Amino acid sequence: MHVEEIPKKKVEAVNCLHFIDGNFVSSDTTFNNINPATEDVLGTVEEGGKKEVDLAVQAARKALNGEWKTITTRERSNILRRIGDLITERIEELAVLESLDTGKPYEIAIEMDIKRAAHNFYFFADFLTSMGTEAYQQDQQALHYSIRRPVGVVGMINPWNLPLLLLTWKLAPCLAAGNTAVMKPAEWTPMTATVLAKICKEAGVPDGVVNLVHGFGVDSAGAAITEHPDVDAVTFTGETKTGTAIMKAAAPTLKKLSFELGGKNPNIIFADSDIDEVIETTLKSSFMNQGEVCLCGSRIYVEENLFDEFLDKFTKATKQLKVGDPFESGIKVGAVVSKEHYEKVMSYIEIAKEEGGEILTGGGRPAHMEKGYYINPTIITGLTKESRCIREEIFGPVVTVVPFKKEEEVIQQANDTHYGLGATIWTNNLRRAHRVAQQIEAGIIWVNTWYLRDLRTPFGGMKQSGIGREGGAHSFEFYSELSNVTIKI
Ligand code: NAD
Ligand code: 6OD
Repeated sequence: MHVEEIPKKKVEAVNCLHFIDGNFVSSDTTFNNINPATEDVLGTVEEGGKKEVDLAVQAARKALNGEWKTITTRERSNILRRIGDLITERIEELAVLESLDTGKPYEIAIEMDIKRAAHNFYFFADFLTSMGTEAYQQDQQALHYSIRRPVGVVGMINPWNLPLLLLTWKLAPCLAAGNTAVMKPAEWTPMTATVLAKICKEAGVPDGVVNLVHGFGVDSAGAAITEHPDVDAVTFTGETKTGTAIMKAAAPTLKKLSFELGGKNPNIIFADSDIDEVIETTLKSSFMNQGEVCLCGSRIYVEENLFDEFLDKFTKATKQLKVGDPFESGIKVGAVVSKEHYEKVMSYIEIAKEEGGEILTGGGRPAHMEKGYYINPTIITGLTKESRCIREEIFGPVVTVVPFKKEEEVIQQANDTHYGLGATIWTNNLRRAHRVAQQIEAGIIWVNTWYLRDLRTPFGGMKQSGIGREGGAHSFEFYSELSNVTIKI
């Protein structure tokens, strides 16, 4: 199966314009959008900066006090639901665009990205109608209650790995809470955000409520959003070091910040676990989306007496994964997002070799792909805990596997990182599952599964993996301000 063979999937790449105050507009300069799977130019992207961000913020500020402020909760919920419906109607088109931009398999784009993007809107459309606040009676003296209102103009700075999923994970609660938005997609993946802007207009979002500015981060559109004095809050998903820069830039105007940052997540496998289930899920937690998921379990720790069997089965299963053209059926690993990222991931494989690591499979390009940024799924053993490949986020299809003897030892190793995003624990021992989960320093901990999501749960990282939580009421806490009213009786 190739994309051209499926009539519904005959989709043209889009040239990406900004969307400001309800209109698509251009800039003085553009940059090329490259397809990482073919290295071809997909189209152009307008390069926004201070000027475009300023116009977008002005539009968002004006819209905050317009029609958007007076519509009822029910109407707002209906608009969110319509956005979800329109995403669902265009699921194949959006999945093609996401796949062209990122290099990920089309089938993953449908299942992982676009279905979830629609669900983000359905979820917050429902959630919104059940949000309440607090009230307290203080003896016969006073009654206290709180009012929830929007934070204001929210800047959204996004990464490239799950472009529409993560953008809508921010936009849906932002709109649900009555805010207005200035979105900036990652420069490498601008297409689905552009279609989303169109969809918002079609769904009845008033002009100026949702704005989109394309561009780069440093000294560009991203920095302009974080520095803008009239942006009230910034929600950022991306690298930890970018989070540091954003925090500094946002300090002079004391913006409310939400950070979802990098991870180097442990996948801890005890010998009493079900090995077939472990292999099936570990293949996904290692290589799904080319390993470009912040929650991927890139540090695998296996109890000593299961180590050889695990390595043997895991290596065999990894070699079976189909790597190649994202639009071919059954492809599990596509291209990584860009040349720059390809070189970064490859450089870590070289570092692993220099550090004495043994490459059990992968370690280079698939021979059958002449062009495109493809990397075979790679398993490395024999590294020490000081290795850069064990300590630093690679964010590609590369995992390390290390044996352990004791529970205390693996907990210590799992926590020996400045990251604290996710972790997976494999065991059939109930007490151990709870005991280990309580000691792992991570915001999201799975036992005998991976990436099973319920959007009501708190999602976010500890340590340098983030600040704040997203999901259900947690998202509302970020996207709204509470004012307390005290009435003396
Ligand atoms: P990145 O930090 O390089 O870029 C993210 C966004 O920030 C882009 O839109 C970029 O243009 C912008 N940006 C860069 N520098 C900026 C600056 N100085 N000021 C303002 N904006 C700036 O991250 P990336 O490479 O796009 O994404 C990969 C990273 O994201 C990985 O570290 C991954 O773990 C992390 N991530 C985390 C989560 C999570 O939920 N915790 C989810 C997805 C990705
Ligand atoms: O599933 C989610 O809600 C979420 N925020 C996933 C993030 C994945 C990181 O790459």
